[in-house]
Amino acid sequence: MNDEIFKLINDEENRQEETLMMIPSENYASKAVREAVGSVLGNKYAEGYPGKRYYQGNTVIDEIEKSAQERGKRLFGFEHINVQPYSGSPANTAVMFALLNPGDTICGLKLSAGGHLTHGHPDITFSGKYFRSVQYEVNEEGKIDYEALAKIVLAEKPKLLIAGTTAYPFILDWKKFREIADSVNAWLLADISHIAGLVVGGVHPSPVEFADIVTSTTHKTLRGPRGAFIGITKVGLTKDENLIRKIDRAVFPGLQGGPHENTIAGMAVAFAEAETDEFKRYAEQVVGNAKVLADELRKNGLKVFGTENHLMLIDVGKEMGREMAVKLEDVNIVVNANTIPYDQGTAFKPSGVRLGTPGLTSRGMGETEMKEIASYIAMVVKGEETSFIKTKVKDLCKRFPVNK
Ligand code: DSN
Repeated sequence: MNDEIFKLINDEENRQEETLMMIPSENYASKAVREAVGSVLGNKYAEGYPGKRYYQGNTVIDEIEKSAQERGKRLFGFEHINVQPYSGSPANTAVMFALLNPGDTICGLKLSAGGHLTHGHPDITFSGKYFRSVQYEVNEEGKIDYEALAKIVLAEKPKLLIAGTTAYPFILDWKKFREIADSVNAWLLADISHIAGLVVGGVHPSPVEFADIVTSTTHKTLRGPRGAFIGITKVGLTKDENLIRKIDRAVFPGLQGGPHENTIAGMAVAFAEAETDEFKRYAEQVVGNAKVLADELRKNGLKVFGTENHLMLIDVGKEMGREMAVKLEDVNIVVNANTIPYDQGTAFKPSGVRLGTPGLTSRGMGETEMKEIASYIAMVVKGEETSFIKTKVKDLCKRFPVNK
């Protein structure tokens, strides 16, 4: 009966093995992380927090969750961490539930400029519907216009300023965000989902000195399980000594029931992996590879936004993003269609593709491979002869097997 599902899992494993995973929010978790996630811990209910559970039988689970908390706090330098959010959107929602009332003003980066749905995307999202959302933009170069943001914040007086991105290829200036938040006494939330691995690897500045609260998923550059955490900083605790209680109560019982302790164990494993020198070298290589890739794409005549981090956007022509993403998938290069700054298309028909290097770097690829891959991408985008590329990509993938 289940043969069909396991056959499909096997098919997906082969697809991942034979394609270049260049969606910058994806990565390959280690075998140890996957073993923890697939373990018997998934059988257990543990509503509550270590030492205060609503179910019996949680002595081992308590040790696991405490270990994940200790490792996470040490890795990022938090005063407190909640490791129970099911993923990034619930983590951001919990922060809003903890700190705001319906109708309060929030301010985040527009989705079309590289923000996230949960950062106040109007009308159709919880964050855009239950709060008064004012949003900031990027300039023509694709960089956040901090002066314009400061003006918006002064005029609109948000209670929460969100500094976080999903398609932004530049370094974030946490100090500026802090100054702008302070101009109206707003909370500053740093959503580092995309860059968490770069932050702990030392190749992107950490927001911990500046933000009150830090949210992040754990499966992107951090290479952990699909989950998320909320970190509370010294700055946040100084602002409100009850912040830990507010956040913890917003996660449970405010929004969630039983925590996924199997995922939390996977997080603990990933936090330990991310503390190693090997991970630091990985993060450096992710950024180094992205720079080479972007430079080579430009040398091949493409218009590229970025990069100072792990990702970049390519302008592939008005409304051509989706078509180009499909064409690239046809030659086993997997990216996603995305808006570019000042896109002339729409969210459904964007003019760009978003791509990055976390997955390729996890496979051990380096600058030589980035040059080869850039030449293939450019050929596809420019509509040149591409029939030979799929075989070349498969050969490349064979030389760099996915870490099992
Ligand atoms: N959907 C994620 C991404 O691809 O960036 C963000 O949640």
